[in-house]
Amino acid sequence: MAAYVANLKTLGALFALLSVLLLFCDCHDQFDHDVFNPPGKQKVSFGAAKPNRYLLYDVNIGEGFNLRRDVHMRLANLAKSLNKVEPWILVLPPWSYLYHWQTEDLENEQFRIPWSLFFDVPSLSKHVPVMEFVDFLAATGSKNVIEQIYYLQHYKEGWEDGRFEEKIDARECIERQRYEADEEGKWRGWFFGYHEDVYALRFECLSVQGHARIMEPILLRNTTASSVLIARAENLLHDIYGERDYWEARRSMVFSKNLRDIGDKFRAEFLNSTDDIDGTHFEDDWTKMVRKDRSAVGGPYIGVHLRRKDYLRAHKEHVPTLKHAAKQIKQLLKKYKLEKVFVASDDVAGVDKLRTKFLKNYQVYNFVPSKEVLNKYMDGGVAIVDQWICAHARYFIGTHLSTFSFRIQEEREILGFPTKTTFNRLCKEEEGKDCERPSKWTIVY
Ligand code: GFB
Repeated sequence: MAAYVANLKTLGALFALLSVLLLFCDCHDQFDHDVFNPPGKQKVSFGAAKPNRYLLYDVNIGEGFNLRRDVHMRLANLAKSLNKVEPWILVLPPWSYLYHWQTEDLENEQFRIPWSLFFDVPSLSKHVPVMEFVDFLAATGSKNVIEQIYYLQHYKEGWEDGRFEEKIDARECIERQRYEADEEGKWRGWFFGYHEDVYALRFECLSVQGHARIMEPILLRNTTASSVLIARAENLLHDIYGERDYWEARRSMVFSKNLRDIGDKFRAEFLNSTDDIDGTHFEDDWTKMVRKDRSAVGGPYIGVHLRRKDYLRAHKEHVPTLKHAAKQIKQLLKKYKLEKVFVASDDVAGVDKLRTKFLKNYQVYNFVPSKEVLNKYMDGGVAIVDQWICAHARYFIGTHLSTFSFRIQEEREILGFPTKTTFNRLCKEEEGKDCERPSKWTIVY
């Protein structure tokens, strides 16, 4: 009881003090008016909040992982621009049955893979609002409906007079698409491996020649659909390639922490490479990562991306023999006084041949995932670990025209390497002095 009375006394004293303070200040005046419409100021009137709209996209079935990453950047910047007018969320298309991902006997099929397995989704959403496809399905109820599909195609007549002109028109479909109306008029077809459950309400073909932003008036004015899927989105070009928006979209594509950790562990264990020594510290928040001084040194190894398989046919004029690739690698090892080379390749037998035959006086490493890692992260995850390790090398040399190599070069730009250690490519012997160096697409902040 005594304690209770003492507390009451303290409370009373506090109350009295507060009253005195209020007497000497005009605090109450501050809350006398409507804070949204302060006196003397023009009245502000707010409209109803606009509901979210969803932008979905898909890419031609045969395209590989790293071209798809490039298409993401184009669509992310379209979504960014749409968000200046009204709220749009970019829906991340699950990775399903990519042509190059052919490892068999995995615990799971390589389909319906969410972006979060490969990328850090909160980092992506620092550039533009994004959402996984399953979350989109959940957000729109159990209806599993996409309201509108725009299927992009070329113009039947090609470029008039061979001139590139920006244009977009609703046209008859000229190629077989992956969507068909069923007897109820529901459009069925390919929805990232969710075709049994999902359908679309409307479908239209658009012939297009132009940059991603050409879709803006169509999305903002020609349709009121709350969800729009742009199929064959690779037909849209970057609004401005290599400028600030491009790089912001690219920087937001941070690999998932788990995969970065696997790559870092390999670097430390086999390549004497750690961020502290190599000057490649990675910020958790990519917006704070600005490496204009290009002071990254990289680990004591040469990183090589040796693309072979279909490139032996598709780009046979640029892909060297293993023997000639080894000759170039040896020159670099000597020049940089290094003993170790890390080889990322889609041809494991080729790497073994380098190790046992053409580079046997050097230490040749490649990343061989444990069964557990392979089952969990599959071919896409292994490709990312390979890219991550190449990105941290003292010197990188890639394969001409490969988007896999391009993405490594960009990663090195983000990490702050001097350009001469990054924009290099293997030459075919026959190219001789005509072996063109890769374009230097340097980072813009
Ligand atoms: O990423 P990507 O499309 O680049 O390469 P390109 C295709 C796939 O090959 C990757 C595997 O997703 C990987 O699964 N791959 C290639 C590799 N190099 C490596 C490597 O060093 N390590 C690992 N682990 N995997 C384009 C394709 O490929 O080439 C087009 O996108 C077409 O569809 C064209 O086939 C000819 O730009 O090299």
